[in-house]
Amino acid sequence: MASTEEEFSLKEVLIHFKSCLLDDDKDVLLEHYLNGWKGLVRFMNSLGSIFSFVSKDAVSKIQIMENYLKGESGERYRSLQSMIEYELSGNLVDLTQRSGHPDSGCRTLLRLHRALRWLQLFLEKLRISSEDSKTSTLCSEAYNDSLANYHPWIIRKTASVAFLALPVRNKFFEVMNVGTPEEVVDMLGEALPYVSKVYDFTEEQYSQHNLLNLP
Ligand code: 1PW
Repeated sequence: MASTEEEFSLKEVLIHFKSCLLDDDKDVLLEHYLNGWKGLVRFMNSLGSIFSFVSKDAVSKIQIMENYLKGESGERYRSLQSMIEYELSGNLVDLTQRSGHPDSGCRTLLRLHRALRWLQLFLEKLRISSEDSKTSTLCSEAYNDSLANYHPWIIRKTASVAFLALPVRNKFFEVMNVGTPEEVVDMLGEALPYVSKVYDFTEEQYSQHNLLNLP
């Protein structure tokens, strides 16, 4: 697996989301989920410093999760299901307002999960876009249909300004470092179903445990 800057490719990032699916898609391995996110952060950073406000928050949330994974209860944070079970049974989640456990794994991962929906919608729009489509429009449509619903006005405003700085479609495809535009479209068609599976499974677990609105 490539890890140097030059070899960085969005394909490898998306492959992490494939490898985090466990047991016939019945659980999600958090280590790979976070590796996928680390790749997304590198991708966002390669789009320019204007995206650093976006990636900074993701970085701090990845860090919180990695600390749990490395901590003394690390084994309980191996997968999504084991984390939910561990935190809920130990009363380690603030359910109505942030107080004793302001940075629980469940609420932290929920923020990444919501952001993953944005990414999924955006990349799917790019996949089916025509050559003259505007990436900034695709990105803000995806954002407005997902993450924006959880953000206050000031963040929505900052995000919409940042989107305007996105490179045009072909340049954007180059930054992905996958190959020709046709190869990018093929890669997205192959990889996005895994991102969807991870997203859908996580959504289902959070819904079953009534955790979709954690403060
Ligand atoms: C072009 C590639 C697109 C990838 C998009 C994924 C990154 C999404 C990160 C958005 C962060 C915006 C600024 C931070 C906002 C936080 O307040 C918010 N975090 C998220 C991830 O929505 C909520 O976290 P909080 O304040 O409840 O701890």
